[in-house]
Amino acid sequence: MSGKRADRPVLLGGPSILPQPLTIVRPLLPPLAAIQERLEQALQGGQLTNNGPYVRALEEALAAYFGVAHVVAVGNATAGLMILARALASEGEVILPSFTFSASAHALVWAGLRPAFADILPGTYTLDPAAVEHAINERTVAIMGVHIYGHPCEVNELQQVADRHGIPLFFDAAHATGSRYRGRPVGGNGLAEVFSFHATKIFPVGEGGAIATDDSALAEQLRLWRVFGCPPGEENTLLAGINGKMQEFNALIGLENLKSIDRHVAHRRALAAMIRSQLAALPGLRFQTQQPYAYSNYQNLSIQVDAEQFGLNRDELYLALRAENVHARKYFSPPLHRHDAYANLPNISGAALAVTEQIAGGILCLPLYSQMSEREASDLCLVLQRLHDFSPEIHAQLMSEQ
Ligand code: T4K
Repeated sequence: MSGKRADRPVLLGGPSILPQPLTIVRPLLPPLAAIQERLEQALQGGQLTNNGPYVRALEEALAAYFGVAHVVAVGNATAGLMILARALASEGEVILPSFTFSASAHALVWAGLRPAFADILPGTYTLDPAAVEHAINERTVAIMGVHIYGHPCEVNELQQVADRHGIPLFFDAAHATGSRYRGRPVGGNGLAEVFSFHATKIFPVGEGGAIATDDSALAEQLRLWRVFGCPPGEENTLLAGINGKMQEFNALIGLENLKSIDRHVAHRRALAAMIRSQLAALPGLRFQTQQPYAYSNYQNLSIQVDAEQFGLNRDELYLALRAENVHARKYFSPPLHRHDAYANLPNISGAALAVTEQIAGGILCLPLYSQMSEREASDLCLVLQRLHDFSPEIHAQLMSEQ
């Protein structure tokens, strides 16, 4: 036994450093006073959904923010990805990373398309353009990049591949509201980009999302797909659309959030920089590479855990952090090609997704949210330092519990 009791990790009988849990994310929402008047108007007027004034205002405000011609608000990013994929093709394969949230691939399946997983880059964990090139075949109808944790993909390189093969490129930008690629807001890349405004995202409205595009014809199609395929004021439907609408309450929160998003991104980037520098000396923890072209919103702050150097493997560290009141998450492990839902997809081999396998095996996302204080960020670093210092004993303790 080493160290005084007060210095020992919780798993070894010590007290937690943290006065209250550090959750993976925490939505930062506007105070009631900021939206009360408009909320009352909605409640009194009775228009709660169906392309109401707040949804239309949010679409306009987001189009200006993203610097695009059109924004189509949706009930969530999954619905947005579904209708975008369906508008682009009704059969064939879409190339995407396996290292992403399940909804990225599920949306394709619901649109009648087949996910084809390609490997990621070892530094940024985004789609590897060379792997995409390799994966393209006669069935490929589109490429979908994912701006993972808010770090934009290698957009230009992916676009070159897409152009060479004459297929559309679009992005799952669920994580990337407020991120920038080469100085421009994410939103205008590829044919379209799909955002999530879920409660756990940096721009939380509850359930919500949006599709951004400069393509007027596509935007018009998406508006149809979003509302049962029914043009406004008509009873006849032109296509078998879904109900993908956003509600007025959510749009109202979004309108208010938009005023502070850039401030929140800046705060998260400052916290992430602080955490990265405080942990720089700890062996066995590697951070997502931040490319010079990227301005990440730090939707998530991830670490790669090298078991040998840190002294604990990812799963052990996850458990030890839980005991300390730190709610880290294994986003996105297992990768999608290891999910039961995709077990029957042919042509998926671990060897072809070697980087994905390796990254997913060591990944852990740490708590980071817009209202996190510097004190909380420092405490998080102290906890990680302590877990490393006591790693041999923690490892032995966890092995004995198995
Ligand atoms: N593409 C990508 C790459 C995505 O990551 C996602 C969603 C999508 C597409 C689809 O977007 P949406 O269709 O959802 O718009 C979350 C979210 O449900 C999901 O939106 C997100 N990605 C995924 C990565 O994570 P969970 O299961 O991790 O959330 P949960 O309930 O465990 O909550 C996490 C933490 O957040 C907890 O500490 C509590 C806190 N929380 C959560 C909720 C729901 C709150 O404080 N308030 C809340 O209302 O899924």
